[in-house]
Amino acid sequence: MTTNTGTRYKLYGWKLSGSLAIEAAFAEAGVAFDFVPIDSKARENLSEAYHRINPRQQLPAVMLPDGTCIAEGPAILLHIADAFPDAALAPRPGSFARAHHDRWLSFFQANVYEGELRKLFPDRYAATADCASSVREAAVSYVERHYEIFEEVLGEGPYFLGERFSVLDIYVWMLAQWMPADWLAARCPKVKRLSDTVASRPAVAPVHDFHFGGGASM
Ligand SMILES: N[C@@H](CCC(=O)N[C@@H](CS)C(=O)NCC(=O)O)C(=O)O
Repeated sequence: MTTNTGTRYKLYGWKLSGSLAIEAAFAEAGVAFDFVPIDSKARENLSEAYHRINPRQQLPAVMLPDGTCIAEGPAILLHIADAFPDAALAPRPGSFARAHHDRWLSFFQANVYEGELRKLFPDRYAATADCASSVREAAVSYVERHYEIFEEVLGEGPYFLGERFSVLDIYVWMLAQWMPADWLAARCPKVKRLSDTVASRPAVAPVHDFHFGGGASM
């Protein structure tokens, strides 16, 4: 992407990984950043060097301009929203709207993202290999149930906060791409609409196309 000046944000990520939500948030905020590719398929996230960035060895992580690092997608998204208030990517800290917003961000991270990991890596959650397929099967319905809970609380939209866009919408858009589109359309049409609306935003569309448009790999 662009040259590191030493004072810009650095995003550690990879194509189709959780770092894509952070790319979208930076794009929405109009913030230039340096992208550091960490090929998780080649297990670069397990390297000693990356351990120093994020001891949990997952993507995404962000190095702040002061040289310290943070991880966990929602924490990074909320930092971007708070650090660049002109972009209006979250309700004002301390407001009731913000409390609701952050609650659902946590809900998606704790339930949906974690459920996706159980679908993807069921062996990590099973003491013996023969249990892995039942872990995966249970995770599929667990994730679906949590989308249905969110569908119930969504209003007329198109975003969680109505007409007002936020980083929660970015997070839901990212996670929704990992669901079968036909299931989402049939069972959670409001979530599907939210996700499609986010995908078509001018700042998000190039990120969406890069990751989900079937183009070149990194
Ligand atoms: N709790 C983390 C989860 C991040 C996560 O699971 N990232 C995946 C990529 S999408 C990862 O790095 N997986 C590598 C691994 O678990 O070994 C967050 O919300 O940011």
